[in-house]
Amino acid sequence: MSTISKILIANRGEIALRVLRACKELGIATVAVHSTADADAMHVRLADESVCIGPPPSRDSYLNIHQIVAACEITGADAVHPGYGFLSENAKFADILEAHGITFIGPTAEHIRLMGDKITAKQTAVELGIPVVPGSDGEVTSENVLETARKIGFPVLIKATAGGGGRGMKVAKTEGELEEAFNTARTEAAAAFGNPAVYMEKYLGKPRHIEVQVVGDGEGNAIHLGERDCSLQRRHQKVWEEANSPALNVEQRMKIGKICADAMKKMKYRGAGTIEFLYENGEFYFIEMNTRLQVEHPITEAITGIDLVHEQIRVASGAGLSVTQDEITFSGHAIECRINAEDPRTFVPSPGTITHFHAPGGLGVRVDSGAYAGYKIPPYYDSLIGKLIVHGRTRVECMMRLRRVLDEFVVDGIKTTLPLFQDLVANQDIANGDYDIHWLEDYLARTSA
Ligand code: MV4
Repeated sequence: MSTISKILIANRGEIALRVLRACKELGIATVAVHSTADADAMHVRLADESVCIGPPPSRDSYLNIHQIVAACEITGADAVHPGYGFLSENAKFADILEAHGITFIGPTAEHIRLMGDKITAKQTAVELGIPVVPGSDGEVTSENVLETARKIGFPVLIKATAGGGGRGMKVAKTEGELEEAFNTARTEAAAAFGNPAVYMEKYLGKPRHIEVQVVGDGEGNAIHLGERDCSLQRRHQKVWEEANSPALNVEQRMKIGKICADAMKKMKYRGAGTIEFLYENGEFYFIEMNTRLQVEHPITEAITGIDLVHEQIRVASGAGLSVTQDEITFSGHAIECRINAEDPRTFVPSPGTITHFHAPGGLGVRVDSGAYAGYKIPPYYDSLIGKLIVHGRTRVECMMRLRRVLDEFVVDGIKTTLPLFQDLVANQDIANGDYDIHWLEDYLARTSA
């Protein structure tokens, strides 16, 4: 047990605020860090203390490990919560904090590294009994690429070992397309990640993206909190997420959940994590594991009533999980809409000053946002300005509520993705839960003027 009495939040925006709220509820003091562009941000105002860590570019501020460690030393913070993005999956950061006697609120550096390499992640999944996409046994080289593809069967997908988020990914539908796909994937992987290594999988044509939330205590206890369906995305940016997945029944949920929780017990995983699957024709195929809290975690919180940041802080301090698997129940349905400062059709960023801001309220409504009237969105960071999370007893009730809530939400002065959600909530495929990972891009192409 290492008591945590002051947490430095190494992030910005809505997630910094989200973590801060959990700290306050647990009676833990908070330190905000910020770039010069974020001096007026809500997370800075609401924290007990704040430290300016550098100029606007992320690499000079939110990604600057030495500045963040210095901010811990100055303020006496005994732990760091990294949020998502930035340093949240940086093993070196976790190592450096440990060397300074500061608790990293997350998994061990070893587990971050293991899952950061997509080949070792997949091999680990196999060893832990998690079903994976059929594919190459490790790295694919120019020597074995053809033989491997023939064995797997076309179409195949070539992926970067150091990848994630879809970069350095190439499909080969036939043998004729293989050489070019292999070479392009390697070139892109080298450019994007500094590592040209690639591996190969059977290409799944119309899957859903379903991910399972897990939390482990690092001592062999772990729980799952069901799944989220994140199929509605554009260019690998999630747009709308729901829990539970409209595609699963209770038996399927508990079966894949147990597989994931058992795997986390075996590896003695510590912290919150997400095990990502593609789901097609009733089968789950592991693709990656994220070793951080995710943007869309609130929909899981809505249907389970469990605060995931509380659990992260508990397990980081050695206090253990607050619940056992048997105590977890899934109640109703939740949908999250990501409110981005972007054009709702082209997704071109729209930074600037918010002139009017009114967040909706009422039963089953949660808004996680640091935005306010007069707030100037800086152009340096991602365009997520808030998340709308709606909960209902059934999916139909949740959708009805979402329709009502979207009508109340006012964000003026900039473009936002709110109008897109007005369209989606009225769409018949969405109402039926009938969509896959390509649906949104197809819809946008189909409905473009
Ligand atoms: C796949 C796939 C089809 N087959 N793997 C994209 C990002 C990375 N996390 C995994 N991705 C995919 N892997 C096989 N074997 C299709 C995708 C994919 C995708 C996955 C999840 C959500 C959105 C996606 C959009 C395009 C492609």
